Amino acid sequence: MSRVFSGVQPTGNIHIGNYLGALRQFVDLQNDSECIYCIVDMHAITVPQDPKELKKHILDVAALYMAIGVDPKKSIVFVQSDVKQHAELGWILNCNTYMGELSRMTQYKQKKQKSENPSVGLFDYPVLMASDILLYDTDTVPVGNDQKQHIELARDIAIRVNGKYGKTFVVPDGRFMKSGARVMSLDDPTSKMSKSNPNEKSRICLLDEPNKVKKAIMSATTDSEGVIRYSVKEKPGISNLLDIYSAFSGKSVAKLVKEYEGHGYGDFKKDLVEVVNQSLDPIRNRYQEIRQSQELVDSLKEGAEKASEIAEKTIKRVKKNMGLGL
Ligand code: ATP
Ligand code: LTN
Repeated sequence: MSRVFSGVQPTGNIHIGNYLGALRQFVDLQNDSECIYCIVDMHAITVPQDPKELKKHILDVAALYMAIGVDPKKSIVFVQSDVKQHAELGWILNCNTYMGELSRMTQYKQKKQKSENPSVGLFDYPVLMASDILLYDTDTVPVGNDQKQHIELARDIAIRVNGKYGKTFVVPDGRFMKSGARVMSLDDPTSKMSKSNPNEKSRICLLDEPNKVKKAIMSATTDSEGVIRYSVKEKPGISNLLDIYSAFSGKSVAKLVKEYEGHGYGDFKKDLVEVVNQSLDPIRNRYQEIRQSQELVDSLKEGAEKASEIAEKTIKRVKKNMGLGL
């Protein structure tokens, strides 16, 4: 059976970009793969975090995983820092990664600009991500498009280590959605929807109240042409909304364009509000109950034990191949 691994940072509200680009795939993959899903708290601390908030967000994201349909009986779900082998392999991979490679990472370049005094961890972020993936002999990594470069680096590191020390790692592949792989901001459709945008109306979070969803969609930036057609270059706003509509409804963009021929943006947006709220309803309903349950904490502990077992086997193999330890 093929092995799937992915992670989400416990930083604030998960939005529909995270959902359509990554999380949604987690659920489908559970039935025919061995899936491991992680809450990557050590990635979160590459930028400053408030300890109380971080602790809360770890459980928030875990509960969201389960509310969208990740089943801890089928998949391993755990918190990254509970499995110490991630940091251990991280160091070993650091010694097999070049400064030049990390300097070229676009996410680092962008995040560095936002930070007054960027940490070494921010620079090293992609190596820790490669450790997450390679630690579990992962075949497939379901993520949003923005992670392509990081996946490519994980592959390069795996190939490099295998070349130097003999077959040590499985070389992973990214898995990207056809629709929803890159959801753009509602206020500025030329930049990706992001947790860190200060304008709340730029995103729709999975737990937003129906009315908030409505307000965000109705005020989304479009253009003055008033015709519903798809062109990311000429009409990024309406094209983004078409992508979101298509991802949630399963209808193709071409079909939607036909359906809305002769209609204005207002009609289209109103229907989109319905479609999004209908999809988010079951998630919102399940979330609260799961978030309060002891079962949530228990399944994370169990997940960490299972993950550690797999991780330890990999570490032993890596150390043996590299001549580390006694
Ligand atoms: P942000 O930039 O919003 O702060 P992030 O990329 O740091 O978020 P993570 O929680 O680490 O957020 O990402 C979880 C998953 O969501 C990743 O697989 C990422 O590729 C995906 N993702 C994030 N933003 C988008 C987006 N706008 N469209 C599609 N997928 C996205
Ligand atoms: N960098 C990822 C989060 C992440 C991840 C991983 C995703 C950390 N480790 C391992 C897949 C596999 C992001 O989405 N921002």
